[in-house]
Amino acid sequence: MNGYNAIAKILKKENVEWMACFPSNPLIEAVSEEGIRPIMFRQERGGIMAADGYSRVKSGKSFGVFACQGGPGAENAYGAIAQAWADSVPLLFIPDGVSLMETDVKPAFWASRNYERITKWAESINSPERIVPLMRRAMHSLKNGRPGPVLLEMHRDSMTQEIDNLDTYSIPEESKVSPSDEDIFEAVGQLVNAKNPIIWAGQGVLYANATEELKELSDILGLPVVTTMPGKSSFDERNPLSLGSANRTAPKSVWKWLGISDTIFAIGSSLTKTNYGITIPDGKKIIHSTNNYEDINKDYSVEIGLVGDSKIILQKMIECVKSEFTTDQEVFQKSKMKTIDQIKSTKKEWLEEWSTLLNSDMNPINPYRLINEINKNIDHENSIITHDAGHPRDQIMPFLTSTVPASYLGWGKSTHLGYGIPLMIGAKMAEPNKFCLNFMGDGAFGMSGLDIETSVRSGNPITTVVMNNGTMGGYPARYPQSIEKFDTIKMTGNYATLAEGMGAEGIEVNNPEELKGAIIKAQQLNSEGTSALLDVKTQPELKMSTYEELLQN
Ligand SMILES: Cc1ncc(C[n+]2csc(CCOP(=O)(O)OP(=O)(O)O)c2C)c(N)n1
Ligand SMILES: [Mg+2]
Repeated sequence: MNGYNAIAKILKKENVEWMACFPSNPLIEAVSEEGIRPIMFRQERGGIMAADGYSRVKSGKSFGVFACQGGPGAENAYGAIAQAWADSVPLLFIPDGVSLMETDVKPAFWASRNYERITKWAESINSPERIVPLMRRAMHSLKNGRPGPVLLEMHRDSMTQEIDNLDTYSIPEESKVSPSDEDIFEAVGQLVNAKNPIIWAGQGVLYANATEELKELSDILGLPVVTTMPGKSSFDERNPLSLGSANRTAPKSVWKWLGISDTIFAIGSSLTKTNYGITIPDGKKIIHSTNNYEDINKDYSVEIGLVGDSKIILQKMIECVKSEFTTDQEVFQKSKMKTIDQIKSTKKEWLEEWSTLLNSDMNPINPYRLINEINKNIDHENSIITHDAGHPRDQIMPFLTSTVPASYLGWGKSTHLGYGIPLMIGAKMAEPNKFCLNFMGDGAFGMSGLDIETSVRSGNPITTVVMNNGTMGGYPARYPQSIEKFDTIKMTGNYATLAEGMGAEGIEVNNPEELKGAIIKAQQLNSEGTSALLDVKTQPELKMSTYEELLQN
């Protein structure tokens, strides 16, 4: 058995069922021998984005794997690994590598060195006996602590030699960490005694499978919940205590409660300040729980840090509330109802303000009407929705109601245009019976559109909604001269026809009245095994759901 066979057998032991790839790596043949299905993407970045989507939907319980060639393959993968790193997604990246004699000879691309700053762990297989211990360390890293991409570079000279220590491989398990009872008691005490506390829930809640516990803690303390963009779907947005999700756009309720709250309990969040989120205003008490100690006191000074697994921490907090704190139920229920009423009326006022755009009959179609039709015409609990970078993200995030865990994949601490199509192919691999839809612009289509063919060929029918506004909507104001003289950011294309050429069904939508039928048809087509693309003629829309002024309350 050579090194490739050994790695394939370890992946099999780790229950890996499929591997994204492009185009050449001896591991592709070796995993096939083990019954692991390779899926070839149209380029490296697509394969990694799909591995990422799979890991997200599986909440890290299984993880995506991607293999490619060295040199240009490993080089072209950079953007997608950078995205997975920014969003803390666990996946295994396993590129081929140049000969060990040449790793340090310029201009050879030494992947494990070049990826050091954007992977959690990156090593080279530099001798055949080290394959087993390196795979053990790679798997340990994937399963423990703050998630992130892990890279193992396979130098051919080690990989082609005989391996005789495979039986020494044992599967690394997740070790869960939990804070002391004293710290839990102090955190709960501060929440109980705060005047206006809220919860800030991140994707750690999804990875820890802790959505039920989050709901219970919110319920027994009457705490409103805001989710982060990657944490969207960790708290059902139909819950009366849901404020919504915080991208840099958000429902008015998010802005209002971030303004009026005095204490914020962040759970399963790195609390990273980002362009694609809302910065917590000064003067709040912050209780911060995350599985990575390095994130505590990183961007904010915190009152109490609770390092550990979100599920265990929430369970301990629930037990602590019940056993250590007595409340006058009548007083508590009254104040909880008051909070719920306030949230309800803020949301009502917000939706009224937006109703003209959400129900607009404008032609070309207004993006908010399109979003509203998607929101009204999908089966939320059996769908997985994602956005793409730019205005599509900023416009859909506040208005798409997420329900069950992973019904929405919010991504973007970095924001790689085109992520949505392959992300949904990976999501479909993880949940074949769910309707998987990505919402993107015509600019984004250019980055990954050809992977619609991958969805068709691999039997993963997904729906792509393209807002075809003929431009990159956020940019015109920056280029008045350039546009006037050279029409610089104009883009044209019939994406429905392109989709047809790849074996999907393309549907052109030119009028708002056609939207409902097209969205229903796409679901039908996907359930019959056909990928769909809605090419929707939209107009650029600059109004965003931002209420910065409310943060100052
Ligand atoms: C790889 C990469 N390059 C550049 C960007 C910057 N960027 C963000 S949005 C955007 C344009 C989006 O245009 P389009 O997809 O047509 O959406 P629209 O705003 O027109 O609705 C660009 C270039 C990015 N996110 N990713
Ligand atoms: Mg556009």
